[in-house]
Amino acid sequence: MHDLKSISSAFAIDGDFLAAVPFGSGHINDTYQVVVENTTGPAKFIFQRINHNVFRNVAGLMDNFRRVTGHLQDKLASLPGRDPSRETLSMVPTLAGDTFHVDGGGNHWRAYVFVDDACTYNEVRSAEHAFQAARTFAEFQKLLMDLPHPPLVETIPDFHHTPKRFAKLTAAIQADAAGRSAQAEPEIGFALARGEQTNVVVDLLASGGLPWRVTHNDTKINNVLIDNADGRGLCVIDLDTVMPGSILYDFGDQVRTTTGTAAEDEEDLGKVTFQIDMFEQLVKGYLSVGREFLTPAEIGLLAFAGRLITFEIGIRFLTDYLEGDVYFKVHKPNHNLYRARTQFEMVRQMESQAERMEAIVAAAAQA
Ligand code: ADP
Ligand code: GN1
Ligand code: MG
Repeated sequence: MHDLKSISSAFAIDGDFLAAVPFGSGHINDTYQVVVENTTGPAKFIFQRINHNVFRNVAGLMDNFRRVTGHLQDKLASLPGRDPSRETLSMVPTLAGDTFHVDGGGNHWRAYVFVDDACTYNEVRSAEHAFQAARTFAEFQKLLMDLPHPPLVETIPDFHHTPKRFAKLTAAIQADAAGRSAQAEPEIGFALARGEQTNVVVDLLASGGLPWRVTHNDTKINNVLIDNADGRGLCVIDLDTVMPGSILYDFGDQVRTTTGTAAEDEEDLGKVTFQIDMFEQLVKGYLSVGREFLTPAEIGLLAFAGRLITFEIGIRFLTDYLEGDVYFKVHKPNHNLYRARTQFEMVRQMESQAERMEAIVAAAAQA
């Protein structure tokens, strides 16, 4: 574990360091909760080591973070009944006034205030949870629609460019760098049979058929804090990938992480069931705010986006498996293969329920 006491001393935080514990279950960064004791009692913070192999432009990323949270704070402060101190992240600057600190080992660190009396959950707990998560992401997008120019920095270029993700998979299959392709034959076959659908969203973005917006791009169910007091969606977190994108990326990743009965890396596919009622809640929660600003083309592709993004993350896991686990953190042998399989099982089930999904979206859009 890193020396969080020494790292926290670089930030503008009053009080004596008490403790640090690892937090969360992310695949890329390292997250810690840090507690200090100051004159009013204990105060909690989140510290994160930003994976700078994945995020090559940490200064650009943190500038995005500053602009996005600053904008959200200003907007929330202007709205009656809203609480900017809990409904968006509050960054803690370094003593030098910077947005991040580089330690002696070359690690990049940032800090923000811990939002108390709220939790994230790795799996959906109820229909209301699904509705609230989706409503909160839609609200996040709505509040960012008037983020002043220039556009945000692309923190990972082509992050949701599904055809490029697909091309990377075919290259990984050919190279077979880790000698694993024989073990992944069914998954490779499943993926290769679905190449033609990968360009729908990028083509429409390029032709103007879909608008570019400020999107989150990593809308896992555990990236929205739920208020302990009333179960309402409170605060969107994990802002590393906030950048220009399509809302279909955001809605699609909510479908991927909220509608299944099993964890992302479940080994027993018998436990993986796509729940159409959770999909319906997501659609309703998302459109409760989104119908104010979404275009008909965006609404018309919501059901497709669930399949597309679940497939896209599936091929990313499969690519990483074939390349020898170089990107996502893994905690057991074949971890990325299990993850890919689960995603593909979800895609398979969504394909077989495509018509019902379309009907749910159409009905909610009319309501
Ligand atoms: P990652 O998923 O990359 O590890 P996150 O930014 O999502 O990083 O943070 C990990 C976990 O830490 C979250 O799921 C959430 O439980 C908790 N967390 C993050 N930021 C806050 C915050 N400001 N207040 C309370 N909890 C937080
Ligand atoms: C990663 O960092 P984390 O765990 O929130 C990944 C997402 C994937 C997700 C799959 C920067 O998210 O794109 O959807 O894993 N983030 C990055 O669980 O690649
Ligand atoms: Mg997260």
